[in-house]
Amino acid sequence: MAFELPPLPYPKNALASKGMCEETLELHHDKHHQAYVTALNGLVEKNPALQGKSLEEIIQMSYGKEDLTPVFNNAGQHWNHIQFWPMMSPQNGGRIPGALEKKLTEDFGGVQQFKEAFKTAGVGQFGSGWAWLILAKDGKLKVTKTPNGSNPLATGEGTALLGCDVWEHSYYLDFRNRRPDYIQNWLDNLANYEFAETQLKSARG
Ligand code: MN3
Repeated sequence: MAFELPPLPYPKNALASKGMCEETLELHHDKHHQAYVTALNGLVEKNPALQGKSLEEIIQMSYGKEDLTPVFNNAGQHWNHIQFWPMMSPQNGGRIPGALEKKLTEDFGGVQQFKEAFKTAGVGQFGSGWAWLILAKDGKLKVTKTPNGSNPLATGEGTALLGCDVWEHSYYLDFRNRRPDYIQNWLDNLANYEFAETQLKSARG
């Protein structure tokens, strides 16, 4: 079975009033994400060892393997974008529910400290990549960043609760070169903290 582009969980204009315009989502979802899916399917077709494997298995098999770099990049980006769309919310973007707020305060000292750490990670990612809020193996929330198509699943650092795409295609129409403003707005108005809290609860079992 070939991999497929999942539909966006909201209309393409749903985030426009919150700093992510319809054209951004049109290009980002229909063109960029689709391109990763198409490329991945082409690579799997040519490589019997990858056939019948799940996306997660392909990411883990190809991580750090030089001859599988294109497979890793496209599989990683497919996974990252599957995470990314529901990690934003038109209704509840920016609103942090109680259990998550408590955990952020325990592990970062407060919501503002968490946001600063996340912003620093995203701004500090040289070139393309992602900033993440993860539940690390030691049970603590941590902020990390990954280059290009990599992610916390590949690195084994922990469970992704939130991930912000800091590739230029994610923000250039709305924020031009101002990545710090894009990330600040993402944290304040777009991030789906309800989703993050659900991920946290299921990761804790
Ligand atoms: Mn992207």
